[in-house]
Order: sequence, then C-alpha cells, then structure tokens
Amino acid sequence: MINKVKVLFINPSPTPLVEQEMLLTKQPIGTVPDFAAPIGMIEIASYVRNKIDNVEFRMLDIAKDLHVHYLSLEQKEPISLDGFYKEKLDELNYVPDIIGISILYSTSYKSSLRLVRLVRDKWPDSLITVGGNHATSSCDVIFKDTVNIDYVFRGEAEISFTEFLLKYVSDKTDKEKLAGIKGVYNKKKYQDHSKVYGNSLELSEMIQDLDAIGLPAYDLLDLDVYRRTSNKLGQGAISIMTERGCPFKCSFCSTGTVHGKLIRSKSNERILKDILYLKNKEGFKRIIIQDDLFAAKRQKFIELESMISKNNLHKERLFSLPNGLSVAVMTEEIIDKIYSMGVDFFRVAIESGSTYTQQKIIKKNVDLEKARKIIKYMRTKDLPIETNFILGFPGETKELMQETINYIDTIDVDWVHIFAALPLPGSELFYQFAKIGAIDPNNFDWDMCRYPLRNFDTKEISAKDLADLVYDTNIYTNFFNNKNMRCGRYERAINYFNNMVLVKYPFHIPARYSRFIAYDNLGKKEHAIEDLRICAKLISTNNESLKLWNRYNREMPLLTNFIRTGKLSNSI
Ligand code: B12
Ligand code: SF4
Repeated sequence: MINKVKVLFINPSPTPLVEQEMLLTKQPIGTVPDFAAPIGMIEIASYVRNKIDNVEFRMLDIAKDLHVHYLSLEQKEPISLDGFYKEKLDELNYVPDIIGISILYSTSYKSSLRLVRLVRDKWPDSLITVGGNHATSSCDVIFKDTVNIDYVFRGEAEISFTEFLLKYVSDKTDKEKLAGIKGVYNKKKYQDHSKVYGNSLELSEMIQDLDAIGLPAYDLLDLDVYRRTSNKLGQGAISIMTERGCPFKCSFCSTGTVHGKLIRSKSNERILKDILYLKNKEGFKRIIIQDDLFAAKRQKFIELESMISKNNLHKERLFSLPNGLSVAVMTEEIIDKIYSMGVDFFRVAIESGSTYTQQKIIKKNVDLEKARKIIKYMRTKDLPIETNFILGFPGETKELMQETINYIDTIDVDWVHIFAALPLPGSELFYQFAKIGAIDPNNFDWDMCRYPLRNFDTKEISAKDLADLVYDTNIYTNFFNNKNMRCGRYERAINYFNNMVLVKYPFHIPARYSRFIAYDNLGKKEHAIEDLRICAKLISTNNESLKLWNRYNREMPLLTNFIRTGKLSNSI
C-alpha cells in the first residue's frame, strides 16, 4: 500500500502576462482571454489513475478563471496579477506534494514564472514540475530564469510522470533517482547532459497505445463553465484529441518536438466512447477536435464517420475542427465524410500562396491548385470555409508575400486568418530567425509568440511594415473585399462580422461599416442606419475606433458623408 500523493495541476492562461495585468486592472486589451481544456494534463491524470492507486489530482484552471473574470469584468474591482493568482491558490484550500504546470504556449511562460514564485512561497516543501511544448524546448531558459522549478518534463509525460510518482512514493528525497527518469530534467542533469548532447536532450518515453489513457480526467475541470462559454463567446465547448504526431516538416510548427513524426491514434471505439460521454453524460453541444492532422488515416476515419452517423451524432453539427485541415490529406471523399459527420465549418491550412515559399522556405509543400479545387468542392456543401495564411518568413521577399495576397483574392472563402511568422521554440523557424540574428534566443520576449504581431525586423521586412501588411491584408480581405459581400451572400457576411468581430470588438469600424452595407443590401434600412449612427458616435468617443477610422476612412465614403451631412446617401 503506497501513501497518498497529492498532485496539483495548473493550467496557466495563454494570454501574455502584460495583457493579463491590464485586464485585471480593467484596462482594455482588445481581445478575449482564450481558454480550452488542458488535454495534456487531463490525459496524464487519467493514465496515472489507471496505473497507480492513491494519487489524488486537483486542477487550478487559471486560463478558465481569467476568461470567467473577463466575462463579468464590469462588476469586478481592479486586482493585481499576484492578487488574482493568490486568491485562486487560497481558494483551493489544499497542500499538494507535487505541483505540475503545463507551459504549452510560449505566451504562458512569463505568467507561469509568476505562478511558480507564488506557489513556492505558499508551499515551500512541494516539488514543482513543468511540462508542455514550450517547456520541452526551453530547458536552458527555464533553469537560467528560476531556481524554483525542480523538474522539467520533456515530451509526452504519461509514462514519465507515472514513473516519477512511483519513485516519489518509494523515496521522495532521492532527487537523483527522480531526475534519472528518461526525459525528466533537474538543473544538474540538464547541465551535465547539455555539455554532452547540446540541444539534443532526451524526451520522455512516448506512449504508443493511446487507448491506455482511457477517458481523459474531465472530472478535474469545472465543466459547468466549459458548457456555458468558450473562445467563441456564448457557445460552450469541450476539446478532444484523437491522435498525436505528424510526419510533415513545416518550418513554422513545433508540434513534432513533443509528439514526434509518427501518427498514433486512439481507436475509433475509444473516440466514440469519449464523444458519447461528453455529449450524453456531460451535455456538451459542441466538441472541438484539436487534432493536428485530422483524417490522415483515411480508412480509419471513414469507419469513424460511419460509427458517428450510426449513433446519430452527425445531425446536430456537434464537431468543430479549428486547427486547419491539411490539403495533402483532403480528397472529395474525405470532405464528404467530414461534412456528413457533422462539423460546423471547414478550415483549411494553406499558409502561403507562393509555390516558391511553400517548397523552398516553409517546406509545407501545399499544392496550391489542389487547395483551390478543395475549396471549390467544399463550397458545394452549405458550410462556411476559413483559411490560414502566414507572412514574413525569413527569405520571403515582399514580392513573395504579395503572391500570397494575390492568391487569397482568388479563393472563395468566408474568412481568412492572416498571421506573422513567429519563432516558436522547437520549430525550424526559431533556429532560422536566431541564425540570421533577428532574435536572441537567450533574451527574447516570449509574450511575443502570438501570431498577429512580432517585435523584430528581418532584412526583407521591418516589424512595423509586417504588422501593417498583416493588418491591412486582414482588413481588406475580410471587410472591404469580403468574398461573401462580393458574391451577394449578405446574411452569411453579417454572421461573420458579428461572431468573428463585433461580439468581441464592438468598436471595430470596418466590421460595423461592412455590416451596414450588408444590411442596406438586404433592405434592412433601420439596422443599416443604426450601424452608421453607432460608427459616427464611436469615432468621436472611442480611441480604437478613431485609429481605425483614421487609417481606413477612404474605404468608407458613405460614413464620411453621413458624418458630414447627418444623412444616408442613396448611392450605395
Ligand atoms: C489545441 C491547441 C490550441 C487551442 C487551445 C489549447 C489549450 N488547451 O489552450 C487553441 C485553438 C485555442 C490554440 C490557440 C493557440 N495556439 Co495552439 N495548439 C493546440 C494544439 C493543436 C494541441 C494542444 C494539445 O492539447 N495537445 C495534446 C496534448 C496531449 O499534448 P500536450 O499539451 O503537449 O501535453 C503533453 C506534453 O506536452 C506533456 N505535458 C503537457 N503539460 C504538462 C504538464 C506537466 C506538469 C507535465 C509533467 C507534462 C506536461 O505531457 C502531455 C501528455 O503527453 C497544439 C499542437 C499540439 N499538437 O500540441 C497547438 C500549439 C500548442 N499552439 C500553438 C500556438 C502558437 C497557438 C497560438 C499562440 C496561436 C495564435 N493564434 O497566436 C494560440 C494561443 C492562444 C492565445 N490566445 O494566445 C503552438 C505553441 C507553440 C509555442 N511555443 O507557443 C502549438 C504547439 C502548435 C504549433 N504551431 O507549433 N491552440
Ligand atoms: S503545421 Fe500541421 S502539417 Fe505541418 S508539421 Fe505542424 S502539424 Fe504537421
């Protein structure tokens, strides 16, 4: 019989530290703090529970807490970041033996360090462990930045964390033994290994049989909140992941560092069981499948779709696939099945509209003609289509970026997500940016690892010009040259302006102006004039609106006229 071990997992927020501070002190951050089920930790917990008795898990879900705080911000008093974190730690009323923090995102790193400091003050005798994608690639930085983290787990940690707990129970004082586990590093082991292996540190033993995880430990989460809300405000959702690993080598992606190149999948029976549990027992109406390469195993996916349909799960459009479908994987048959399993929209990962960039720079090798055909075929279904593009790779000239912008104009999609190329640790791009001296890996602001922005120049483009290019491309593509508007699909355009923009950013003048045009075309004159009135008011009262107006007013002549005359001109 082993002693009971108390483990506290912490899910930090992916919102950068500075934005968390601003939000909590009630300054506008112009965005909604994201949260999603911490699949990594709830899968570790479930695996451990299947192997060892007498381990008790608790979860402090800071990402969820921050989102909830945001939802009722108006009624809240301003509070410091430390104050907020301390409040959440105190509410636990718990003394853990081991604390585990998931540093999945680089943008979580700085706020995780803050948490680590507070946790160390509160529970000086507990062991502090971290894992996740950023942690896996940043041992050097972590052990340089803090003495408070005892162990970094590199890679997938179901097996190593179980071993760690077993060793902890047998002798928790034997630090060497704990750090002896494959893929687990304390500072000493890191220093010894890095002298010999450089950056090629070992990873934890990867789990091969994903079914051994069983149902992820959703019981550790406050599912009431997940049922009520998500990053799509007002729509509850829960995440699942049906497979891990990806054989592709896209230069900008760091997924392979943790999950490797080999695809490992849960069995269809297991996936169906989890879906039925989340829908029937927990009452979820939206399930987000977070796979990196959905439907990569064709036959297996076709069988899954048939099991989903037999169980009548397809009728409710239960599933969301937000991570971008791979053009290489898609065929008309797969698209038919994705549609018939009941997804709520298609999102296609194209990333660049330049063949040169695809083949020579980012090594994603998307066949752009095939992508066009795939999108055309998706259009035959009555679902919205979104795409992802990235600008600003090292070696990508302004002309190559323009090829992407031109390509975007040729595809008929509902929404285009445009990002700046970023150095995610563990990705090839990170080393490329370091090699050309654009970033200093030992002195980088990890909060900047978020796609819309970047804070360094390259020889091809300055940070400012890239930010402007990304922003302008977004505004022209999604508003002034919006495909739905050009094709007369006004209702659909309005849905996107509402759900994608106005629900989160009501000050957004290009979105409101575009909605005004859509209402006007639908003959909804009252709605239209109301939007124009609100635009005029926002421009004189809201700084964000004024900035947008100053930058794009030449694209909104009817608003100029309305502001000047107080009347709606007839000539739309
Ligand atoms: C789902 C997902 C999302 C979801 C939400 C996920 C969440 N929980 O919050 C959404 C769509 C919101 C999202 C958003 C973004 N994402 Co994302 N996302 C993913 C994705 C596809 C899956 C994550 C996951 O659940 N994996 C499954 C689990 C099983 O793996 P895991 O978390 O790594 O956990 C294992 C190990 O790491 C380890 N481990 C993990 N935690 C811990 C903790 C302890 C204590 C221990 C011991 C071990 C351990 O053991 C686990 C089990 O084996 C990953 C890619 C990937 N495949 O991982 C990208 C990924 C995490 N995302 C990434 C990025 C960049 C983003 C964005 C910043 C993009 C943007 N829009 O700017 C945003 C961030 C949001 C924000 N507001 O800032 C990058 C992160 C890289 C980095 N260094 O930052 C990844 C790796 C993809 C990539 N491009 O390389 N994302
Ligand atoms: S971007 Fe997608 S396809 Fe490319 S390596 Fe990453 S997970 Fe694989």
